[in-house]
Amino acid sequence: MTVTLLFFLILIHAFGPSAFSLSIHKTPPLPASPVPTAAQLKWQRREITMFMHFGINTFTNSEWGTGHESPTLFNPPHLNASQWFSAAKAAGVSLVILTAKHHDGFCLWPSRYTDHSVVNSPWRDGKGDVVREFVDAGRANGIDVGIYLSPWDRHEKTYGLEVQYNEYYMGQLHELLSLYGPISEIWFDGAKGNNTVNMTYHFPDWFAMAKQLQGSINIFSNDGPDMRWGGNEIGVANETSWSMINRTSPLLTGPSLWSYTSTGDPKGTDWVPPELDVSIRQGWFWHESQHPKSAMQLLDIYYTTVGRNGVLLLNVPPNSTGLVSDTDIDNLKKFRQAVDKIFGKNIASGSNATASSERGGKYDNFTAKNVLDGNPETYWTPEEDQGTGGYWIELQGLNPTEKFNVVRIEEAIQLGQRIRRHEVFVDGRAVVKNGTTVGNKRLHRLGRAVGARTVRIRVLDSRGPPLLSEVGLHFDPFKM
Ligand code: FUL
Ligand code: CA
Repeated sequence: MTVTLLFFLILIHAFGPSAFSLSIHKTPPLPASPVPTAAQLKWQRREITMFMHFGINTFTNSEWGTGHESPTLFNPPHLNASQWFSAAKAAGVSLVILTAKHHDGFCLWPSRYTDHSVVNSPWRDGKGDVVREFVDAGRANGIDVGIYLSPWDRHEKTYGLEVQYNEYYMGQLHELLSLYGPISEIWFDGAKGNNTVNMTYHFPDWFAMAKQLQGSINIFSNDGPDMRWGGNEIGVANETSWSMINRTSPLLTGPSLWSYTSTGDPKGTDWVPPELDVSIRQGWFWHESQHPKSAMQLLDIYYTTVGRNGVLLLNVPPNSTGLVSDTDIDNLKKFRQAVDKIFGKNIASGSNATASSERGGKYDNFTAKNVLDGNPETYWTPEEDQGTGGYWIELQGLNPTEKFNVVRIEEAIQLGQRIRRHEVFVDGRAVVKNGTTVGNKRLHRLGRAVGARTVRIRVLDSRGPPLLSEVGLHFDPFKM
């Protein structure tokens, strides 16, 4: 044997044949369009965001102000926006949206285009600016901010005059999106009362202005462009929940609208994922007589929003002293602790992941074990031409004494949302039958805790080969 040959044999022994064959890797698959923008992807991965309804209504025990309230009513003695962000931190939230103007038209900032604002309130002697204090405190706490600017305005005299009111509205939009630094989300509400005043909103112009002034902003309205309404305000996304809709679909008008937007559309041409807005209290604004939902109620909402490919927009209204109530903060903390306890431990993490096939083979970049590395960028995907038998991934060598009652599945949505139907098997027994979409995150609660040696996820139908970025098995001790 020559010395050179011996040298090669030693090398092959040390690194395996893959060390040589893998100098060229299998490429990632093509996307299943449409795909999210960078800003949408960041937003979907936030999971929980926070709403803060605050304004004249906070002082009048009202939900929809008439617009005839005196600005002198606005006088929160202890307003401290930093404290608001401690509520956000308690819930593990990275984005908070403030109602800069609600339907009553009162502006929380000194808008140049009206006198119906903080300028005519006693708060900070009329020199205050809630929006400024809010964005500054958010930035100081490392939390992103968003703005709600109600289109419906019950105070403004020009409301109902198409040109004048759109000018007014866009003047205010320009102030909010140009004077306060980076704004991550703008919320265009759909309410218009009983429509006694006919008013045409120039949505395309508003969207264009928002993108021009804030390049990476996400725009919410009932049907997009960046995120859509999830269809209810109780925190329950549809079980079948696509990130896509077709923004030119005829189903977006008329009575079928809410069913179309709550399900989404596997053939949708636009990436517009669902946002689920729900209040921690009965109302959106603070009322002395109302109480916050318990941590366990919030946990249920987490499962039915985040666990169904939605983003939760949880409203936590500051009270009339200008602070978020301690009761609300306590419940948010307990809620966050529960989520962290359940999902902080993945029973599958030490197991062996295997699959029907692995794109590029088991030494390449798309292997089954990518679903256990905690990284949303890495994923398992099968060979495209793997033949019959269907796609599946299986976790083997699990410890049967470690019980779980939640199965977590995540798609690599950066390359599109694909899975139409899936099932979950525990030691060969189906525990999830007729599962539909997965998306950014799908959480299945099993009803009872089980132990197993193997867990298999079968993908029965998908838009092209499935891409799974993460799988988890978790124990929820709270809901047995
Ligand atoms: C609705 C509004 O009418 C409510 O007052 C609240 O702001 C909610 C988030 O949106 O359309
Ligand atoms: Ca991964």
